[in-house]
Amino acid sequence: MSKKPWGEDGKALDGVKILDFTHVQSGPTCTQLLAWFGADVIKVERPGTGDITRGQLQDVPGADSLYFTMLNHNKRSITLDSKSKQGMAVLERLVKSCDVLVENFAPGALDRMGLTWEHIHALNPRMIVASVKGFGPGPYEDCKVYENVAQCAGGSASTTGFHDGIPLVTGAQIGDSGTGLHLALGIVSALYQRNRTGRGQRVLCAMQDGVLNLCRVKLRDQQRLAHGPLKEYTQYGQGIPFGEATPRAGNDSGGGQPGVILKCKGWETDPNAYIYFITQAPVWEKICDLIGEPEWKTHPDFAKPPARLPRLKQIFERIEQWTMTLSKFDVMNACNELDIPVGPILSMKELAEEPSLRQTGTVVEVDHPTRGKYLSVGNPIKLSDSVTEVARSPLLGEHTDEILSKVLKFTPRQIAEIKASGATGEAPKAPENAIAAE
Ligand code: CAO
Repeated sequence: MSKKPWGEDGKALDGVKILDFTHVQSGPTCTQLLAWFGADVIKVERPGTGDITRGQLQDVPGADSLYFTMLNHNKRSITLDSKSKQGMAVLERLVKSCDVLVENFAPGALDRMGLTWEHIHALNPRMIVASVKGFGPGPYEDCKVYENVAQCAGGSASTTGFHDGIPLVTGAQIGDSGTGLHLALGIVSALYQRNRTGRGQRVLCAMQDGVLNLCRVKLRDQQRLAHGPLKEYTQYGQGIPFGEATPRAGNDSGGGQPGVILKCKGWETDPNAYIYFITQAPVWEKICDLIGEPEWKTHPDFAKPPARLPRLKQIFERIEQWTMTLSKFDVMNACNELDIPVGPILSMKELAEEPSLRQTGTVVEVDHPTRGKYLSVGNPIKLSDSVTEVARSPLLGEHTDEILSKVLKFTPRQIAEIKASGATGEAPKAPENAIAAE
């Protein structure tokens, strides 16, 4: 066992080398997490443009966008044209020297490049090939997919929104970032299995599957419907009949403890002056005292949870009369003192300014050579012996030379030839020559 102090014996994934062939959000979320755990993540980007997000939603002209910088910390960038002969030769060298290839191209793109699983496995039998795709095998496997497509296909949209309104997508990027998280778990599991088997394997996370996994409780409700109405849904108390599928539940709590979003003082002008209020059964009596309805503690219509279910609308309207007299933070303080679970609706501004999140590294300030200082979300997963240090994202091709020479051990002459071929994009396209043998 290490004798070094906690947090000073390297990082969890030290020594793991990742060929990061990801772009946009889902794949980069995954490789950023692996980098934060200490993996050496080498991001391969198309010369000239790189990851398309570098130039999307740009707020500072000429600088990498926040979309890119906030998803690509702690990585190195090499530019390579995978469709050139020399570019592919360099890629194959990367395949041989890395542990994991992560990609989220459209279905078939990696095969079209020539990097089939069979070829990769022959080059490096220990390599793990991890992919995000929109759908798993089946009728939609060839489809390109973005975040909101996945939210719709995975059951989130049909269950989000109000029962009398249209389906809604959610702000949480459960399709992209959610699937990236799933993929990261698949990769570390495959690395662990490789310790025993000595061989790599394929890891596939379909965004539809990832979203459905996060909507597990809604498939639970689908099956409960066969045995009667979903009594914790507000529509039950309102006498609105249930249809064949799990309905949209508005802001109803997904659990067995009824909850809704209530107005707080200032709601007329502040769009976030609201609080999520849960009438958790064990604290019901304290809620009654707090809102000034002590007789509800013993009244047959309110004392027990089943009696309350058809009256939730009335109950929450009464609680709201009380929450509207206080700010969301005052409601939270008053409730927390009594162990009543509530959630103030925090704006992005409030989260960005929250000192405790800065202290834990969940919100970090990062400096960047072309855009200056910006805020990012740091590693939300805290390991006590593997401390995350958030480093800025790489500029396009910033580490091309370093990777060619130090990681891939090409000689100066070979590097000159690779560059002269235009494979790294730093020279005009010239007739391609084979890379000279070392
Ligand atoms: N050098 C040369 N060519 C490169 C390259 C490089 N370094 N990197 C990528 N390319 C090529 C690919 O080979 C592919 O070419 P072909 O289509 O000719 O084979 C091409 O770039 C485009 O790849 P793509 O189809 O993946 O990109 P797209 O912008 O058209 O589609 C997306 C984007 C996200 C819809 C698609 O990649 C996809 O469905 N991915 C899987 C699901 C996913 O991750 N979605 C979430 C994205 S985050 O919102």
